[in-house]
Amino acid sequence: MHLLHPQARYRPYTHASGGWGSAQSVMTILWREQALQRAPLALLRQNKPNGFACVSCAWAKPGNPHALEFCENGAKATAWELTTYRTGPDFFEQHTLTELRDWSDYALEQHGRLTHPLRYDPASDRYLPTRWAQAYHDIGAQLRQLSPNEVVFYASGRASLEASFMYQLLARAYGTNNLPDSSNMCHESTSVGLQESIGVPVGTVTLADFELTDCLFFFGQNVGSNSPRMLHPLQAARKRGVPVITFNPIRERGLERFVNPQSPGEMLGPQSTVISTQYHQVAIGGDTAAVIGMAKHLLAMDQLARADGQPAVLDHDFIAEHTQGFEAFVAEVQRHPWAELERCSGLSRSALEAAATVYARSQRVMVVYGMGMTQHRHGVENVQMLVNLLLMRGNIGKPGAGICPVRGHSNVQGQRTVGITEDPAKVPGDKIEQLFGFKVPPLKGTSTVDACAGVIEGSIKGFIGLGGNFLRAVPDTHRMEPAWSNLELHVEVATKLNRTHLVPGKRAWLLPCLGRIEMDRQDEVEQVYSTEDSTGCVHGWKGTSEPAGEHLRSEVAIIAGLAEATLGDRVRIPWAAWRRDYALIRAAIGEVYPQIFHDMESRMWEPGGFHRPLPASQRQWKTDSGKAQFIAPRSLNEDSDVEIDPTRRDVLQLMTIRSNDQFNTTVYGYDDRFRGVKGTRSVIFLNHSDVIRLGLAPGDWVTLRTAIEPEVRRQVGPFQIIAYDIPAGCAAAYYPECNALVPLWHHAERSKVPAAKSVPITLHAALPSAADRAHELARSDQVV
Ligand SMILES: Nc1nc2c(c(=O)[nH]1)N[C@H]1C(S)=C(S)[C@@H](COP(=O)(O)OP(=O)(O)OC[C@H]3O[C@@H](n4cnc5c(=O)[nH]c(N)nc54)[C@H](O)[C@@H]3O)O[C@H]1N2
Ligand SMILES: Nc1nc2c(c(=O)[nH]1)N[C@H]1C(S)=C(S)[C@@H](COP(=O)(O)OP(=O)(O)OC[C@H]3O[C@@H](n4cnc5c(=O)[nH]c(N)nc54)[C@H](O)[C@@H]3O)O[C@H]1N2
Ligand SMILES: [Mo]
Repeated sequence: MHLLHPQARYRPYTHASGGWGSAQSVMTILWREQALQRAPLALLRQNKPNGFACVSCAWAKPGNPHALEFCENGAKATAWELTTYRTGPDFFEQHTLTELRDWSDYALEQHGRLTHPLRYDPASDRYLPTRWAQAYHDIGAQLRQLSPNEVVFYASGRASLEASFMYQLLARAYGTNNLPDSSNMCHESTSVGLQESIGVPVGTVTLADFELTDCLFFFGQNVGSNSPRMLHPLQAARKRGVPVITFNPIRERGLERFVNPQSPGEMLGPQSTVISTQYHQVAIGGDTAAVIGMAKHLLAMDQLARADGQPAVLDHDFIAEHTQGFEAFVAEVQRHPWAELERCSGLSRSALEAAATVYARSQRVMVVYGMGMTQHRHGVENVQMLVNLLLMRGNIGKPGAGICPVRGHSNVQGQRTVGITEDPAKVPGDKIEQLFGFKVPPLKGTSTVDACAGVIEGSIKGFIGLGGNFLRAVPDTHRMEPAWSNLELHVEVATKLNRTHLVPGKRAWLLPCLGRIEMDRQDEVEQVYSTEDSTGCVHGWKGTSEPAGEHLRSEVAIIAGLAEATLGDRVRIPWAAWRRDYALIRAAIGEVYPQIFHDMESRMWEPGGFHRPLPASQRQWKTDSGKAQFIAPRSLNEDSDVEIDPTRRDVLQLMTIRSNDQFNTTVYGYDDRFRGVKGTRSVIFLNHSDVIRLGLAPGDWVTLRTAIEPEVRRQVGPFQIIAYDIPAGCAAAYYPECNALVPLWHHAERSKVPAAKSVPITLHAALPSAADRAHELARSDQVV
């Protein structure tokens, strides 16, 4: 029976990250996408002046790029977009949406680029080709019939600054601030936490700081898969002897060892670079306790040093001059005994003291972090706890030091900067009124989880998606999908077919757009575009490949078309002129945000981009108190309100994570090379003692059930058990397959980021059903 079912092939990966494995993985996808002709040329221009911005992650683009300034996953993203496969009207003639809902995420996108504007036809349950002008006209008419606050304008984080600026103007001129974006599921905990602590919503470090730092901390970020180009400055820092201290429940390969696949010497030699000098396998949700433990040791060392007449360990001058809240923070730290900190963090006192000792010896410390921090109930407090640690020794606002959130989508930070936010207080309403003749609506709009709740309740009736795969990325997918079909209006602007497109509202359109790698010509004139990276640098780019089809439109053109059809001349925005010349959009961005974007047209071509002003990095604190704030956490438990009866030993904490073969809901393949898994994503990683204790064995099949709110059945699987090096009580499985397990209300309290890194679950023995087996088999056939 099992012959039919692809078994999880698991063999621990013993090589470094990067290296030959990486080169081979890139070649496989170039070949599979038949992109060998187009992609290699394109790759030479990736992240280069006069080239295009990688469509993968948001990591900084250096001013003096390497000959090949891309990574394994950036190359995969390029190949995926430049594929020669196409999903045209003939495809939709052959398949109803009901039928396509059985296809995997992989199969849908792998089928190739969308080529024609499409309208959903409920009678035949198919997408039918339509003309652009007709689509704009029909969508505009629908929008005018809905009330503005019933419509959500979602953005996924890839669209350029130009398209994003226009998109938020369209939503606001139409009459709503319902502008959630993927940040709402990602780094919104950063935007809320850092703003309150240090007065900026973004990180304070740039690439130059990597060259000056003398100590790096990594919390909950998987650099090897999700921002691999960062491995280059990291490797350089390690070669200088800079210690790297990592907190992560699992031993991620990229944080252990690295071979630069672009260095012939390293590829042929035996040496890889050790990345982490200390690796602490913290329990899921145990970071606050871990950092408090370090703070406790720093305070103890400081007292001892001062009693001995030695130099202080803390930077007392900085604390006195620049911060507020230190005493309350110290009181909170001292309130927790070591035994409690050890229990909550899953780490020993001596391990935490070792980390604190290296911190104390270093003069310029950076803290890098990702989703392991932000996607918890106390995600905001987690971020603020990292700031507290830095403030203790004045590690913000000096060269080589600072806080470094690693953003996700390549322009997600920039989208926020140019106004894609549900909070009208964050946009310059007076400027907008003066320039464009309309008032920014005063009512706060919906975040992602609010939008989901609105769809379930019926208060949201229209959804426009500028990229993304909303229904697959949000929590509680099994509750969301049935509600989604009640939408009156559903419009998606996309490059490839995905699950969200297959659950159409009553009236639905699927509009195909150019990708960023492609040349964007408006009335024969080539256009350039801009993005902001994870370190607050703004760059100019231009597409270099021929478009995937003659009917594709740019995102800017599509937004202009929708705006004209919806708003007529209700506002003074020259949509048509902007569409013809993107420089005019940049000029308008400069007028609305002069401090950041003045003279953008020339500055965006500076090597390395231009850096937006960040007062915190100059030790100017734009907080309520005018100081940097120590903010004491309210609880050690990062997910306290879902605490389960401690006598229930069957409940595990699940983190939903990314494989090395995906970009969010885009699945490039079924291998997770660094974690040693081949051929499947239907696996759950468990501690061996938990497996035995629960009466199971490695290789067994289990379904996963959410252990909170039992009256709602949330279940996925079956998945196969892999006994793995992960702390007892913790479990890991892949996003988006597990999203149905995350209750919609289970989100960070103050930022509303779904708490996808800590879902209490129970396991239930299962065998894959015949249908599951057939499904997996069909799917494995689709994998070349
Ligand atoms: N190739 C590729 N690149 C990507 C993406 C992709 O899917 N593929 N996605 C992009 C996007 S949108 C984003 S936001 C980023 C995401 O990049 P990351 O921030 O790296 O996100 P994840 O892969 O979800 O996992 C985060 C890490 O947190 C750890 N972790 C989980 N829970 C905890 C915890 O409680 N404490 C600690 N200390 N660690 C924990 C996990 O083991 C994992 O290593 O990457 C971007 N870049
Ligand atoms: N359980 C769980 N859930 C999570 C997460 C998690 O770690 N765990 N992570 C969260 C995070 S960090 C994020 S950022 C979200 C991601 O959520 P989204 O941003 O909504 O999802 P993506 O998978 O990035 O979207 C992929 C789709 O974007 C479209 N696309 C690709 N390129 C372009 C383009 O250039 N233009 C346009 N218009 N469309 C394009 C394609 O059609 C593709 O199918 O998911 C979140 N959900
Ligand atoms: Mo993200």
